[in-house]
Amino acid sequence: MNKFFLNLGVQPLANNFLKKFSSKQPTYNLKLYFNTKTKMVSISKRIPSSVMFNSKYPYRSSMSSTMQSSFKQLSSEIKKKFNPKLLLEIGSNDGALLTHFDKDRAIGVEPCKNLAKITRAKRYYTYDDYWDLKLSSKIKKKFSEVDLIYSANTLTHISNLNEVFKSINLILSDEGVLIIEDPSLLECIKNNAYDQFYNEHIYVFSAIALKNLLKKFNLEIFDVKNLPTHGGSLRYFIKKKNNKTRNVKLSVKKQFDKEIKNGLDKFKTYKDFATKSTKSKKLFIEILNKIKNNNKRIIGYGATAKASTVLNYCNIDNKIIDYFVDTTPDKSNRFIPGKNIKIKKYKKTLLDNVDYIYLGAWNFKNEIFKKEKAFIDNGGKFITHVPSPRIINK
Ligand code: JHZ
Repeated sequence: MNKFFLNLGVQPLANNFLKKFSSKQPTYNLKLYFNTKTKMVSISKRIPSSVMFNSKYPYRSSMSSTMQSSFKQLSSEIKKKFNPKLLLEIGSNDGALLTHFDKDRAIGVEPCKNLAKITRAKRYYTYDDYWDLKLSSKIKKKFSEVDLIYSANTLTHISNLNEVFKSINLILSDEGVLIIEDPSLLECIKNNAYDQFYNEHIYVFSAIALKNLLKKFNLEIFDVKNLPTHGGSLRYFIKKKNNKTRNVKLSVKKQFDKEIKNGLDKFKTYKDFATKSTKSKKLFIEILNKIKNNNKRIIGYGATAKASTVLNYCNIDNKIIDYFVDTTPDKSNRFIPGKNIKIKKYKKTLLDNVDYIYLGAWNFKNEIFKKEKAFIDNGGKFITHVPSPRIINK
């Protein structure tokens, strides 16, 4: 049974960066639910994939050096541990991972045509289509089986998880490995990162909920790794249950135990998270107002989908935040979804005469602090809302 625990209010689509601000853009009510039987946490409203992921999708995986090195490290690990004959990536974005593999041993699936085009230009075979049974059988016809499937920050974006895993089972060889990587629900709860919820994040997985889901498809997690990326992610290594060539590692039990100890299987945990999120909103608004009342200047850094949740939930506009800076080409000279705050193409001088920076990309804090050492050395400060709203400079 799905039980409601948090209402994050009326929200725009988190990656809908308009050229001209309009208060009449599409919105939905962002409400969070916990399923007491499956232990899955999800949002209620499902926006069609074609509305969210199309030829105008702005997010690029390769925009941060943190993610680039994470993909590089992972590719060496995959080659060393699994040495796949053929790797398939579901949600290959701009090819940030694929490019570490030989062109005849890696294929991509990326429904956002603008991104698939970038990967194709690098000469990687890329299907610009949604991951479903039709596409899986089409790929199977051409390439037969694949022995490694990788998917980061994608499967949680697809409403019909039954079809997702059926389609994976269809094409994954009996001894093949599926690796998926998504924000960890435990880290999200610990960090009070309510901004991990928005229209694209239909689900935020815990290992417990994923295990329950995989059981239906005769799949099981045989290893799991905690990663620092995206504010704390989990990388799950999954195999077919009948595949006895791999043992289930202790890391899996350890993760389940940790999640149970932190109450991820209990509704009360989510009610507490909701209470903390409401408090976080109040404090965040207070901090920003206090700064503004002292006539200081605030800008934003990293126009993330997460920031869109925060700014709309807390109702922050350009009276508080002058503008955002971001390196993504398709976000510059556009507006924060739902808010009349302009995004400018990042350049260092945009940080001149700024007193405070709201860290929209808090998950890249280390990378950004390194890059903006001069701003900090000159007395500049950052504002974050994780794990609780505060002003920081280290
Ligand atoms: P970042 C997106 O979420 C959407 P977002 C999606 N739903 C998802 O799951 C995750 O990605 C994976 C900018 N930046 O990665 C680049 C700078 O400007 O936290 C990005 O716009 N300068 C698919 O949007 C943003 O910040 C920098 O130095 O929450 C980061 O977005 C750095 C490091 C980043 O994902």
